[in-house]
Amino acid sequence: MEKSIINKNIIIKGIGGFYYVKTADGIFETKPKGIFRNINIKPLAGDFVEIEEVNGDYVITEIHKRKNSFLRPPIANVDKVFIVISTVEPPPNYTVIDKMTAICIKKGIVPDIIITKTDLLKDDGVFGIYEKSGFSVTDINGENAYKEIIAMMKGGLSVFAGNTGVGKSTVLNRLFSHLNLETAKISRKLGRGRHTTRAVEIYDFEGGSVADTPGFSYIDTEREQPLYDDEIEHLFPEISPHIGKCRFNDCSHTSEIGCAVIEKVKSKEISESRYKSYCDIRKEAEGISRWEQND
Ligand SMILES: Nc1nc2c(ncn2[C@@H]2O[C@H](COP(=O)(O)OP(=O)(O)OP(=O)(O)O)[C@@H](O)[C@H]2O)c(=O)[nH]1
Ligand SMILES: [Mg+2]
Ligand SMILES: [Zn+2]
Repeated sequence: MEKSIINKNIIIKGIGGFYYVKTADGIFETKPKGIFRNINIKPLAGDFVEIEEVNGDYVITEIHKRKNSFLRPPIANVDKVFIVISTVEPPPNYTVIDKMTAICIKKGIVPDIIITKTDLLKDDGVFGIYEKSGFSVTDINGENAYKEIIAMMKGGLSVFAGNTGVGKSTVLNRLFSHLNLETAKISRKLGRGRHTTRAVEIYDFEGGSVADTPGFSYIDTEREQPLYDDEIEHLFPEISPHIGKCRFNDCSHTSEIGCAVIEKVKSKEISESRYKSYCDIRKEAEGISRWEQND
């Protein structure tokens, strides 16, 4: 992380219309200036901002240009993403996970995978799918897992993302015991009909910062975070090396004869589950055109 950034004011949490801004003089509760609402810009955790005092209240007057930003989870200026997947309670939702990996790669971040609850169910399938696809995968119950994760987190803002109940806050509590984040059994969560972690919050540690985020079980790649049909092949690290090797130049890798990608799926070099996600995302993308979006 560049030194200049450490001294900037940063939004560490936004909840109920208030934004908590960490500055050299402490943390301030702020509201955004009305202008941001008019131009449809919502401050995000991770935003570097300018604040001013107006009649005893603090307002955000400027949001600095973002390096990147995410809608799910809502956060800006991210350096690293950990996608947390549990083997059970809840079982992996491959469509959502693979949309998330694609969105991260589109934004220039290859996410790392953390697998939890392997003590409840040791599912080598999940591990194999992501390792084979070119991601770094850590089993949280493996030897040295926490040490390895800490080493990966150094030097920037890391984000823990994933479905509700997978154990994001639990892993962070194990890494940094002073955080004391709220965690809850999934049965309780379902009963209450909401997630345990209710807002993105950024915490500093020696050598970096980390965001705990509320879980999500759905990503809309059609409207909210569009992925266009001609870019999806580039967002799957196991598919992109085969681009240009198919019989047809404009091969969509979904049904064509002589498709190099389909060959690799048949020979099991590309995971069937990832390929299914590729086809599903591609199908969703058929409904959108770049003209409709200003992404
Ligand atoms: N057995 C087992 N339980 C785990 C593991 N990781 C998390 N849990 C449990 O799973 C439940 C959910 O964990 P949380 O940390 O609250 O999950 P979360 O991802 O932060 O959920 P949200 O905040 O709702 O998004 C808790 O009861 C944890 O104790 C694990 O590796 N093994
Ligand atoms: Mg949580
Ligand atoms: Zn093809």
